[in-house]
Amino acid sequence: MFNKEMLRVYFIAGTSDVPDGQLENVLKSALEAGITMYQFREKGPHALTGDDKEALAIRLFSLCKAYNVPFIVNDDVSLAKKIDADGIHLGQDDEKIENIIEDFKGKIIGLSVGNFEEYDQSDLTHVDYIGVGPVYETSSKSDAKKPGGIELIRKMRLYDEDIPIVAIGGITSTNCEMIIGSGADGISTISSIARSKNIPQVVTDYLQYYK
Ligand code: TZP
Ligand code: MG
Repeated sequence: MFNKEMLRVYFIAGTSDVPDGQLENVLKSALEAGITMYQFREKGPHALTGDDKEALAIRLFSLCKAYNVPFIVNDDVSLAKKIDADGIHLGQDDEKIENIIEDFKGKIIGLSVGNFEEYDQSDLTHVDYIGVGPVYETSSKSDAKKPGGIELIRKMRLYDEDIPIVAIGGITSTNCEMIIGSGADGISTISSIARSKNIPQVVTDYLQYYK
């Protein structure tokens, strides 16, 4: 099910990350342009909850299906199960993977790893990829830790030569090349796509680094 090429241009967004009411339009345009994976991360001031959140997730999931792009749910294990999402992404403070693995056999499992201490304390047996960051300053996550810079990616790649790594935090189509060059298999981004006035161009710029 999972292959690391899916990490190349991994778009993350929820209602709060896009201009008012634009999430479906933004996602459609990003899919059209060639994003390789999408994560529904519904947090922040405008986040929907309950039935509204579920209904939105179902609409976004069907958009992704039309483009054959995996739909990953951030954090919300019961939603991911309920709609039979393609996978789940968990943070260090979320549900432990050992508790969910039974329900996510054959699904994609991602885990956030911010530093080597977190890497060491994580059981990566069932983890398909790790999200490493923040690499640079970000305004998309209110409780983001201090950025680790390009060195975080370079050292993480040396620390584990095999695990698929997707970099996160402050990534743009300008710094992407350096990040890939440091050993990441892909980049994940919120604002560079969610707030872009030219989504096709940004996604095309990202994709060119993998040619
Ligand atoms: N985790 C670490 S940084 C971050 C998350 C969810 C936010 C990334 O957003 P942006 O806009 O791509 O910097
Ligand atoms: Mg989380």
